[in-house]
Amino acid sequence: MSTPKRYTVTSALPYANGALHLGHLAGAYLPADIFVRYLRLKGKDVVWVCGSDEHGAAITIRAKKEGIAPQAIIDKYHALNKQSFEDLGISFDIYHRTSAELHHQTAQDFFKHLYEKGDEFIEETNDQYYDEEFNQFLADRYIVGTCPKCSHPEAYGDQCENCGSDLSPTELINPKSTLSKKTPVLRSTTHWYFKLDKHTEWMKEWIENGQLNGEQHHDPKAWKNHVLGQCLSWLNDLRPRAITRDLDWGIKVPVEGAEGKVLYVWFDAPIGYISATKQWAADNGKDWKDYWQSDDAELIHFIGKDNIVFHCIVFPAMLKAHGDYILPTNVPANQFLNFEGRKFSKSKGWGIEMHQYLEEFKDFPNKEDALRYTLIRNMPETKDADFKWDEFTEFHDNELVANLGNFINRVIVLTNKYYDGVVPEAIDNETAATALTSVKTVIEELCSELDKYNFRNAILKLMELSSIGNTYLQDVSPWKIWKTEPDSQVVKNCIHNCIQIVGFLSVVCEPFLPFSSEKIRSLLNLPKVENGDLTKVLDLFQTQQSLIPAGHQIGEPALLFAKINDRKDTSRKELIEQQKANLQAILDAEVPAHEPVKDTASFEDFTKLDIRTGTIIEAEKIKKTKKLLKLTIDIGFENRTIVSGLAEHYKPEDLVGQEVVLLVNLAPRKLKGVESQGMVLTAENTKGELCLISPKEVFGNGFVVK
Ligand code: B3M
Ligand code: ZN
Repeated sequence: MSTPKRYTVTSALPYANGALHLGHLAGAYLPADIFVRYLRLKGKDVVWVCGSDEHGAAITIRAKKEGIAPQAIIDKYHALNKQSFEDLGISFDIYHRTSAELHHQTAQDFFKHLYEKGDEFIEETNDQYYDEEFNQFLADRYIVGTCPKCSHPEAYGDQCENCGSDLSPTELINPKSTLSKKTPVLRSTTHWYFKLDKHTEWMKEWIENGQLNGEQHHDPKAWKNHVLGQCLSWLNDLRPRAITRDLDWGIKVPVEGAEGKVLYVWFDAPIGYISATKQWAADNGKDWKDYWQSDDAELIHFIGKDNIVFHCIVFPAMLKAHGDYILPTNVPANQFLNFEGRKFSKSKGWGIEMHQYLEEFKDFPNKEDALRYTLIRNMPETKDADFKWDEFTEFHDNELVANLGNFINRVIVLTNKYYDGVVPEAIDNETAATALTSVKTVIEELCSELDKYNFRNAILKLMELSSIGNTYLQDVSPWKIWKTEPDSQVVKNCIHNCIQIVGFLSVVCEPFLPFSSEKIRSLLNLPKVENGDLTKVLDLFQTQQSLIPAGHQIGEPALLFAKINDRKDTSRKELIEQQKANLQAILDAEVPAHEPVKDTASFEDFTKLDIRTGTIIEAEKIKKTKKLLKLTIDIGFENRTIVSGLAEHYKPEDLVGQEVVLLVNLAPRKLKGVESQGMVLTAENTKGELCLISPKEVFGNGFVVK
């Protein structure tokens, strides 16, 4: 484990079968962008590759749905996603495609190399589902049926999306072809299987202890817990995996007698990282092998949690089996981002796609960084996170505008006002020592968070920097002194130092907020940051020199961000309100989930239930519980104590006086030490919130519901 000379960074290759949404961006692309920009700022030799994954059933199924050729699908979505990434400042060194000839060649060579080794594959003939109407074998996603584990009726041939089980098509109950909708038949076919089980032993050593070939390869403690957890549960049961499919879309299996067969998409896709690097190297006069086949290079995969097993187990096993390649030193996979409390869903219109955001927010000042900031602040690093428009507004107005933007603006305005924009000289600069020492510490802490892939913490450090600036400016309050003493050295020192902090901010914010960095640089009348600039900043602290020398002429003031909750210009607030209204419209139009009707109840059964009206007269939270409220309900002839699971949906004080309907002859039950003497009637709305059922008319208490 020595300091690497080079970094090879990859982000999951998105299927070119649809537009990517904010959840994708926050998962595998934005974190990698921050990390890679950071490495470049430190002057490191790094290549960051990505591109479209253009094979597999994801593409052919989409093509069928849209009634066009797979090629048209991949051309459309490759271009769309590539453009959106670019527009959001995602700075891949190359965004390649797996349909490229170079990739087909690279993947076939890789397959042949393993094939010729003789002991990596098993060739096996067995029965697989075949659609007689469409005359083709049905690859995983072309078969749906009932999950044998959880009874979900629409499980796929390779996986149940309800319970997450890994399945094989023949395990499905009542399988149907998605092509003809008919029951498929079994026919025999030959496939190649990669002997994953053969790699169990070294892989355990590698994942559990970070040891490879008897040497320390990486620090296993640097891997995220949820990543290690998934790997460990897989390691106990590695089995041969089919790496070919009967399909006509994909990379031909380069073996005689394999006509009509292609490589399984998950075999060729990760090799796409290698072919992308080859293309980039060819375009830039580099040797791709330096980035994949040299121990001086460090390989890091950025992905979402659904891709962990392929990047931590299957692909490393392929690389190791090949023999010439390095293995990843870390796979900092993210968890999922939800959107306003739910999963992103294209069919339901729930969520926002990258291109859609860019279009709808086209007039929103600094829209790219406004979005990047929210996604980083709330990145799903170790657990699922939720994107909320209210939070977007809050982060934007309270942090970007009120902290970062405000500090920079004040400094630029004051420098222009007091010194015509010429940075004053600092003499006997004692204040610098204190302010700049904490700046230095915070920058170092920020770097150390980035080294650990803790992007949320890192961006808080960035905000801490501008807070230091704001506090310093406020403490000195140069505007008070300048009024009577325009030539004051105290003011000059303060402005000189603040300009330095703005300069540091322009460099350090670049990985997170590249558009703002460029704007700050232009306010300072400086060129864009360059590779190695962060190292220069850190060196300056050693030599105690100024980053921006006295005498430097800065630019004119201009706002970096424009407040959403602005009293004069309400357009941005309206835009956000519109987003929220669109979501509400979806919720309003939803029919509640259809629960099966229960067994028939007789009239006698019904009359056993004594349901009455009542009024809540007291409500309090039950300590040490999240959901439970203790209600006192007046039912006319007496008061009842009832424990109800409403705490997450109602504030106790709002419930007092509320009319309710309740079952009064339910057998009493003790819940958390409180005896509950009945049950209030509730229903769950489409948002999953529990709502009280209350009589429409004011009834008074104790009326019987029949
Ligand atoms: N295309 C799956 C996905 O988009 C797949 C990733 C390939 S990375 C080599 O989630
Ligand atoms: Zn299931």
